[in-house]
Amino acid sequence: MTETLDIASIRKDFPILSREVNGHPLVYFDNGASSQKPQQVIDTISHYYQYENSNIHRGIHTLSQEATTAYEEARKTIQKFINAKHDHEIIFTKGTTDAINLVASSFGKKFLNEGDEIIISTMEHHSNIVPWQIICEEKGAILKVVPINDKGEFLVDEYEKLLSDKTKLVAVTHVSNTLGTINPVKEIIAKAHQKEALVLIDGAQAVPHTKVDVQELDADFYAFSGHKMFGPTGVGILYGKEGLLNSLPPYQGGGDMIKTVTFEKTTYNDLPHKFEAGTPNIVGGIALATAVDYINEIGIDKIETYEHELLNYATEQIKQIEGVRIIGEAQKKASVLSFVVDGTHPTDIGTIIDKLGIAIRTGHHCTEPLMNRFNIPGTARASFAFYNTFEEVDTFINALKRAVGMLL
Ligand code: C6P
Repeated sequence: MTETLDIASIRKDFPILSREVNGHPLVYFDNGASSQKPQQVIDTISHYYQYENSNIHRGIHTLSQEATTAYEEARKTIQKFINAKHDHEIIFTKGTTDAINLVASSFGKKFLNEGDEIIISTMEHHSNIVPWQIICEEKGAILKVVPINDKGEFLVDEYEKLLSDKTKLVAVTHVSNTLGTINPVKEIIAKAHQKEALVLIDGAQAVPHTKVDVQELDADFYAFSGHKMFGPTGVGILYGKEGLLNSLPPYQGGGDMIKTVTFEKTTYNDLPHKFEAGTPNIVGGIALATAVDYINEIGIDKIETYEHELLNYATEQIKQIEGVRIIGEAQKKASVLSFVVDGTHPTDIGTIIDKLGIAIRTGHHCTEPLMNRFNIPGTARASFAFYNTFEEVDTFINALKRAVGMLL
């Protein structure tokens, strides 16, 4: 075990980690749902409201200009973080869900015709299923689904069979929120491009845990959420290649996304503003950049290595408990450990260990079709972040043993 990070000092940056829950020190293993925020992010939010608050892109007064500069600087920070070519390829959204809906609606309206095909995979979050179902229904297009194997791995061979000249877009998750599977997205993208299909990657569970380089991946669109990467809720990112974003119609109409408006004709603003109608989550964007700075300071490579060790340790430990069955045993996994205990319900496990201060998620994790694939109603899911410790894993395993003992 190589402790690559000074976890004790990192944990001091996250005030919530020192609280107690139900009389026990909090063990927060629900990072897949939402991560905790370092003091630096909390301070950015409070500083903004205390000293800079005003609307952006609208005022000539000093506060508005300062807020505009901070927001646009944040965009650049995020651009560098995922290595986008241009800052105007970074569209601020409400989150991953909003970003995917933007592409489904805007791309679908202009480019999707009857009989065209969209490909997704069995392990998609509802956010990367339902928007495509909506637009396919509207346009008479067909949704195809790539199967997975029993370990929870994307079947590239089956994917190749589904790709055809009718494929217009492939939408696949980078990392599965339920299984932890890391998908071979670079290969998936290259194969789609051979058929001249576009690719959207749902990066909600990837960006907080692994280095993402959108140019290296050659992704056409890449979506992620601020709140899962130590930033605020209500803000997220859609990355899109400049030429593609320029070719898409606006998603929503309103202030900021226009150049000129008359009752006869409206012309639209340039990127990125064309896709950012109305007053955005200004402080959210600025604080998301603080979260990115925080990740950069620690180092995403170190984060990945450490979390991998944590996941391996937790996996070995949980396998010692009789009756526990891991759901998702892909060769390449990020820090998600989903499991069921036959003869018990995940909710009961989650409820019992919550009494011991441990936060995990239970249920279908917004991946109902995936649950159907495994023929289970749901799982219990521990999802780790770099501020979690090996001692916390021990606490969780002991609590789990107790819960299983009570339930079986
Ligand atoms: N998954 C989980 O507990 P939003 O809600 O827009 O920030 O993210 C949606 C989303 C999209 N794709 C993936 C792969 C996700 O994991 C999520 C959010 C959370 O797993 C909440 S359901």
